[in-house]
Amino acid sequence: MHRTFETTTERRQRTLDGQWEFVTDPDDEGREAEYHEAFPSEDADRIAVPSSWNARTAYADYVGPAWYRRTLELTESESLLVTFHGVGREATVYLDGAELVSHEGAYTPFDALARDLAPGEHELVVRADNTRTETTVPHDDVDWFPYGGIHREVVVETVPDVYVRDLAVDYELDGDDATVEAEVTVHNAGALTAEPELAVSVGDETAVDDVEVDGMDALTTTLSLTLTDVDRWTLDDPTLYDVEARLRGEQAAARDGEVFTDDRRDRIGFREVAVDGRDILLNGDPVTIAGVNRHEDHPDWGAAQPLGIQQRDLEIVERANCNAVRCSHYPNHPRFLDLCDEAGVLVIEELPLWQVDRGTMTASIESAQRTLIEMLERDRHHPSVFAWSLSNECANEQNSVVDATRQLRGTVDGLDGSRLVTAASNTDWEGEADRVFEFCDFLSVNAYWGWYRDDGDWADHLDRIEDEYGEKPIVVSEFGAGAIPDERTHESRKWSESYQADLLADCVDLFLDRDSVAGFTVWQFADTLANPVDAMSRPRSRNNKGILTEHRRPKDGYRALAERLDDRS
Ligand code: ADA
Repeated sequence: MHRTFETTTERRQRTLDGQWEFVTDPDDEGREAEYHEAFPSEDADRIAVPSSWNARTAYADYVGPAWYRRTLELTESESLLVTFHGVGREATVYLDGAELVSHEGAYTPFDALARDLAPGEHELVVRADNTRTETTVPHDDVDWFPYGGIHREVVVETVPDVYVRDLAVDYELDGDDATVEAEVTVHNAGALTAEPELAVSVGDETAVDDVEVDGMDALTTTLSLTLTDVDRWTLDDPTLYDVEARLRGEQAAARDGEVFTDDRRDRIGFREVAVDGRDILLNGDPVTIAGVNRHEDHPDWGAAQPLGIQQRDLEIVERANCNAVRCSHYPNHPRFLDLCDEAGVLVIEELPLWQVDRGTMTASIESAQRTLIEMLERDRHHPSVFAWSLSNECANEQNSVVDATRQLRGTVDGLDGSRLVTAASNTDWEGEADRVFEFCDFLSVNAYWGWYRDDGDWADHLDRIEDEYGEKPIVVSEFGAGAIPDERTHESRKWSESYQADLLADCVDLFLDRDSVAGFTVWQFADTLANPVDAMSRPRSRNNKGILTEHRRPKDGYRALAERLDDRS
């Protein structure tokens, strides 16, 4: 399943995991040939869903459109809510030959309701396309591989005509007491007005209301609850509370007037994050962020990682004495965030606006806004996510980038006031300041002193930022060095594990000794497949700055980081 817990008890819920028929479409003929009505099954391969097609040797380098097909058998008439949790990168879904929904963006979910499907066999066809261009989000020149395919779960839920469409829980803490506001959207897909009872539970408390929803309409209502003596979500004791919105009502007479029920469940954790001077506070106390940057990438799985890999990765993070992950550079699988909630690991989640400059920022802002909203709505309940990162290394000196960031910050403020906002900058502060930091609660700073540049160092870099922007906490969001696995040298030369280990240990000491630095995230967790356009500057076609190999074998840098953090704790 796509989460670590059940998101409904009332709906019949299935994943469409398994083998789908699959054809690539390098000449982009499928639409004209109407594959959605006449799928070329006779030429089709079989592929796993979820998976990245590039993780299969036969499709390792394939970039372009590809088509998927499978059938679904219903024994009785049902209305189905079909959710795709992630398709790389663009998708159009057809049900029984007609377009059901389309979506852009590889890392956020989309859904559609297919109402009153007749008993019998139904056909789902999906056109997925992993082509990236100058203006897509992410664009074609980013430093990670353009994995294609239905790489996250497809979940099908049987829903009644009147069902819980959305649940957004917010809270205010006053000492150990919490005032909770639950905003619930009820959709009535039927023709007649419905008057169900709506109950919202948080932990052991429940609030109930009668709602009236016109036919073919939706209603959003807010229920309030008060909880006393709540256990806060902390890194040592990450307490989670179940939340549930439940509907109960009578079907319209045309549907026999029988009682229907529906529910939607999630989890929250009570915690407060804030900044105070140069500190990041969790529940009022300063917290030092010690983490890694992690891509969703694995040689055997591509971007589609099974639960076991996600669990193991998090275990490896924690065994390095780290308490944080920067989900570089895009919304991660929601189940990975569940695991972080459960483990008490902090998360910075990022919008995939990576090294965007003037022209392209203007063209990309609409998709960026859409993805940002989808990310905020999907992940608003994860206590582990303490910060949204709006971008990475964009041209922050340019007006269009500054304007776009102002808009993105406005969007966050409109939807979520419970987290910090940041953006990662690679401004070198030699001459100009970073104009995007104005919109940030803390400063995420990327630099590669001792790797790409040897004409300066971290101490001077941080001095310059403190001079210009001393009042906000700094998180060093990227630093590191490439290390070819098993390359060990007496002289600690670049590309060796020894060099990487020394650099990381020195940097960690320097950061931990500095009052202005609230934490760091090492670049990067494991070696990742590079964008093919960068192959010549990336030995083994990989970004080798991982402290683990791509198969998660620890390099010397991993041990150096773990030991240094242990010594300093
Ligand atoms: C940048 C970028 C990362 C990665 C890194 C590197 O800072 O944000 O995605 O590309 O450089 O390895 O060079």
